[in-house]
Amino acid sequence: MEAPPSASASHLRPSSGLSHLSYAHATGSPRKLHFARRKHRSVRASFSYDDTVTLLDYGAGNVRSVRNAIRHLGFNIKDVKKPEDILSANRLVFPGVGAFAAAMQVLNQNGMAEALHTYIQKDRPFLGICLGLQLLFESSEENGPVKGLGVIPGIVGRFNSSNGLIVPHIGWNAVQITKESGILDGIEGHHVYFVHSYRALPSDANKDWVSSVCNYGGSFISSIARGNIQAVQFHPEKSGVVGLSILQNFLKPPLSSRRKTTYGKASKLAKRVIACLDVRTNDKGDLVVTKGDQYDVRDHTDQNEVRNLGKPVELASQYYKDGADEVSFLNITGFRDFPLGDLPMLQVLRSTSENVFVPLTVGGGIRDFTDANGRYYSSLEVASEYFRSGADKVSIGSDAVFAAEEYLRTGVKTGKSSLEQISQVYGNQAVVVSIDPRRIYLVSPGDVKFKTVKVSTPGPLGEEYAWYQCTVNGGREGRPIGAYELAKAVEELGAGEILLNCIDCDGQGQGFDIDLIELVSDAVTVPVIASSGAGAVEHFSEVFQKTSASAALAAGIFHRKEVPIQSVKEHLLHDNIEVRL
Ligand code: 1PR
Repeated sequence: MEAPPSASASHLRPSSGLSHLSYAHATGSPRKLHFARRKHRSVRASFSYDDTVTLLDYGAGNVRSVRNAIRHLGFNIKDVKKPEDILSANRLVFPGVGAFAAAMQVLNQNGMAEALHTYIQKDRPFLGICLGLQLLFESSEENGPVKGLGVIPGIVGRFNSSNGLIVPHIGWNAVQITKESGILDGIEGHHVYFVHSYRALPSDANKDWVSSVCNYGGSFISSIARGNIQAVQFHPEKSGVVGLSILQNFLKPPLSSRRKTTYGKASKLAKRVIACLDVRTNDKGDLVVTKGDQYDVRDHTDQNEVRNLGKPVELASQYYKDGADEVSFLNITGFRDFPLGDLPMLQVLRSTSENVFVPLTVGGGIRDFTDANGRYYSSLEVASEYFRSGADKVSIGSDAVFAAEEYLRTGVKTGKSSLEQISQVYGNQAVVVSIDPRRIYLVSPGDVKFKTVKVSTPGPLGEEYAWYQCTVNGGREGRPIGAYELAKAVEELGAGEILLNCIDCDGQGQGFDIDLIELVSDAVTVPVIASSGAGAVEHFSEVFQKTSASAALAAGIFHRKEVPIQSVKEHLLHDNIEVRL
């Protein structure tokens, strides 16, 4: 395994390379920037830098996170409404979202493509993000070939998953800086957040443009820079303190640079540590973070109250500051209440996304729904509201089980399930399927038609085998489908990631169910998030050493402050497992 960028504990603190942006500020503390004195060295041509940033949001998806990050850094946003707004911009941020073809179609139709060309040719300050980088190339293979803006030589192609590479490339990876670009000053060795299935490759023809590359199944372009034109494949708005410093470097370039960029070594994709907040309304009507034992969230006292472990927004902010790579909210009563009627939950999401700059996932209740007045809401509308409120990914539980059962029964993809519709519109990287399986022991593997495992620890009657039965409605109802079959089916239907819980292990603190995680993570090529049962730092190392899980999620140990997130990361680092620090 390749050594992480640095194995020293001092790297648990923010690097001095980020000192021009105070750590306190970037982690969400008071909105005051502290700039360190730097020796003067102009890095780019001078333009007037007022506090207004022009944002090109062509309406194909959610750019709320980019807006939040820009505002958090103290800037105002002017939206592009017509091509002239591009031409008159002082600096332009272009956070491409959605699919390549759809984006090019909109840009061509409304004259924005031409205006972008002119703006870029004049070398005006430009920052493209994710698809905003890809669109600069000649063409893309995404639903294509489709012609791009043609500014940079090269074709955008899909990561090759035929050799087992997990696609999408989701998570934190470090970039290798190949030339000075100004905005990447000081980030070498730090991880930034990627989420994409397509990428551009470095070549002789585009080498003048490439400012950094990243390693995932080979080298791909992670950023470009030429004059005042910058673009990044990763998401600075979701890359924590490091990402905010990159945005800040673009929005207000430092007048001087304290040290020369060093050219960092590429690393491998970091294993993610995710903090999960199970949220529901308690008996007093307050929205609280709760935590169950094997999905039972009530205290077994006379009052039989829902366990209250804190306030969702406060806890999420705390976990962000503590170094969580992602935060997940699961609205655990969403299956019976209509989530769009749950306005406090949407407000939680909005408030959290203003100060938490790592990916946010929200799940619970994503399905078609007809309210008491007969008004019909599609699952796509529910998901869209979650995205608009600040979610980067949505997680589907019960409804994905029904969709998978139907698909396995008929062999037909109808395109009508919530999973298919949401991934079609927002991309599969934005859709997580949350699986809630229960272990059922068997004497013989032939006892059921589902995929079984030989268990590491025999069952209560000495059974040596088990299958994992999927459940719906928060574990209340078992369904005739196994976790293995479900995972494979939902991958085909468009899931970009699998959140793999285990009812038996939930809240037990005895470690993850390695048998289950191995079974599922070997069955699919999308990332698997191992969940349920973490009780000690060693459990995180175990799950990454014994399975190909991409991330590990925990709840109880973080809520009860038994194990800090930083201790988990330090332990993983000590065991030579790549992590973001
Ligand atoms: O079915 O689409 O409405 O989604 C409901 C979502 O709510 C699903 O993702 C489901 O997992 C979740 N959910 C429903 N009921 C409960 C419950 O606990 N009663 N929570 C529930 C599931 C499991 C994990 C938990 C880990 C880690 N919680 O997310 O956070 O097990 O816990 P630990 O580290 O303390 O062991 P739909």
